[in-house]
Parts: sequence; C-alpha cells; structure tokens
Amino acid sequence: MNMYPERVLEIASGIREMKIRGAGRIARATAEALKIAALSYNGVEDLVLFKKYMVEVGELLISTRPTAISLPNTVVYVLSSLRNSSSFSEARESVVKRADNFIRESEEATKRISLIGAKRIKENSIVLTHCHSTAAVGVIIEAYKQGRVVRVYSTETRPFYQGRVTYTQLAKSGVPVVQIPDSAVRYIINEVDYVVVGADTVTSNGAVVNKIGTSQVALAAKEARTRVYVAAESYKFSPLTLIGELVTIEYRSPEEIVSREWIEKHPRVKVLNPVFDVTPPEYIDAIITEYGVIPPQAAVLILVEKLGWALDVLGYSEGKLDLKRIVAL
Ligand code: RUB
Repeated sequence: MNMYPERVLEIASGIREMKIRGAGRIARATAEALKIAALSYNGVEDLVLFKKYMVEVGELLISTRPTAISLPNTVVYVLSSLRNSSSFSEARESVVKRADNFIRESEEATKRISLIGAKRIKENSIVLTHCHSTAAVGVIIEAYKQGRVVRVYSTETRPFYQGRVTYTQLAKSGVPVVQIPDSAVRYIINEVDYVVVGADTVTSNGAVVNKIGTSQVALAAKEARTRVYVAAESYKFSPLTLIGELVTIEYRSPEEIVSREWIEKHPRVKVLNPVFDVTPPEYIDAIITEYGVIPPQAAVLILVEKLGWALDVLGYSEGKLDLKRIVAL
C-alpha cells in the first residue's frame, strides 16, 4: 500500500481536531487533499490500484467528522470521475481537475450567496448569528456594505467559541458587532430583525443541521417573529437523506466543556458534548443557495436538480456511501 502523503494526513487531522472547520472549508480542504493524494501517488501505474488508493484516501477523509455532508459530497464528486476513466493517467488527471473545479465553484458559490442573501435584508437591520459560518458572515458583510445592517449580535458558541472567529471577522470589516453568551439569545431576540446562520447539512425535507444551539436560536426567533435565514451552498444538501438516511450528530470529547481533572473529581457526573442540532423547516424562513433563495420545503428540488448526478452514482437502492461502488471497483 502506498503511504499517504504527509500533507494529506495533516489535512485529515486538521479536520478531526477542528483546526480546519466549517462545512465549506472542510469541503475545500478535502478536495485539496484528494488532489495532493492523486498527484503524489507513486505506486504502480495501474488504474485499479490507483482507484483502490483513492478510495482509501477518501475513506480516511470521510472518517474525520461525521455530520457535515459537504465532506462526503466532495469526495463523491471528485472520485466519481474515476468511474469512466480508462487509464491510470486519465484517472489521475480527472481527480485533479474535479478537485480544482470544486474549490473554484465552491468559492464562487459563497460569493453568490453573499450577494443574493444581502438583498433579503432590509435597511437599518439588526442581525444575529450563531457559531462561525463563512457563508453567513459573507451575507452579513455584504449587507453591511450595502447599508442594510447597523448591528450584529454574535454568540460566543460554547464550548468551542467559534463566535470569536465571527466577531473578529465582522469587526475587521467594520461591522458593529456585539458579543453575547449563547444563553442571552432569547433576551436579545426582540431587538433582532434577522437571524442568519450557516449549515452543515440540509436534509431533503428542509431541516437544517448546524452548530449546537442553532435550533434554540431558531425557536426563540420563531416566537419573536424574527426571520431566520440559512446560507448554504448546494453541496451541503444531503442526497442520502432522500433515501431515508438520518444525519449523524457528532459528539465530541467532554474535555471541550470541562477539564479532565474535573471529570475525574466528579465520577458520578456524565458530561455530554453534542456539537450539532437539527432545526426543523417550520423554523426557517428561507435557505439562501448559490442558485437562489428557496423555502426549506424546496430543498428536495436542489437535491434532485443539482445533485441528481450524486443520486445516480450512489445508486438509489443501496443508500449507504460505498466509495468502491462509486469509483466502479
Ligand atoms: C461549524 C458550523 C457552521 C457550518 C457552516 O461547525 O456549524 O455554521 O459548518 O459553515 P464546526 P460554513 O465549527 O464544528 O465545524 O458556512 O463556513 O461552511
């Protein structure tokens, strides 16, 4: 077996340890890792062996974090090109091309979402965001530049404090930003005109899986009649949910919440650290994609029209992600 290149291992552990985080960045890093793996393959120049190697690299990357569908969607998109390759060099070239395409298109998608989303925010609005989402921050900064945003509340997002990245980015762009603890959302929500958040996975029925606490924010917003917008590129929609698969919610180490010492001192206390939750479609006003603004109930259209190719390669009947099958091994 070909050893994985150092940089590929670095990207995999970077995703696992959340040095690379956020569904979009994870997806782009995944595409980059697949490209590096293909370019640095130095085994026998044989199509089948190369496909096996790429499947192993894909599986390694997919194993790093379970919730964001952007990660397996990227692997499927890049590696499904291997199905029709007829030689080793053609196969290698196709992986590199698809990886480059994905990175370019995903960056363009985020820019389009900023422009489309900004238009949905009226002048002099107050916005609240949760966690750190490149797509959501893009919408907010663009809306601010267009004179639509006067203040942003940004939650800390415990226990990992992704909110610190958000308010640093917003402040750098000149956006007046106020940091609040997660628990202050309901207290502040009556001042807020729009909630804008990102997504790790959008299901076929329009539910949005995003950072833990998002569903509480949406619940408070619904009660206060504050609009909730989700900024999500199409590769965050999950083809697997069309065939009934559920989204796995990641649980991380309790040590992100309390110290090991504390845990040892309190052996009768169990500390749970679920890091994502599910916001039902009824709590979401619109999902902003690079193809336009859709009601969450139209998620299935994005899946069928824009990710139909993924359904073909996944095979409707079997459901589970099987990379060997996807690359026709
Ligand atoms: C990040 C998170 C973000 C989405 C969307 O979770 O929930 O809201 O991934 O982000 P984590 P983006 O920090 O655990 O990865 O718009 O950047 O893709």
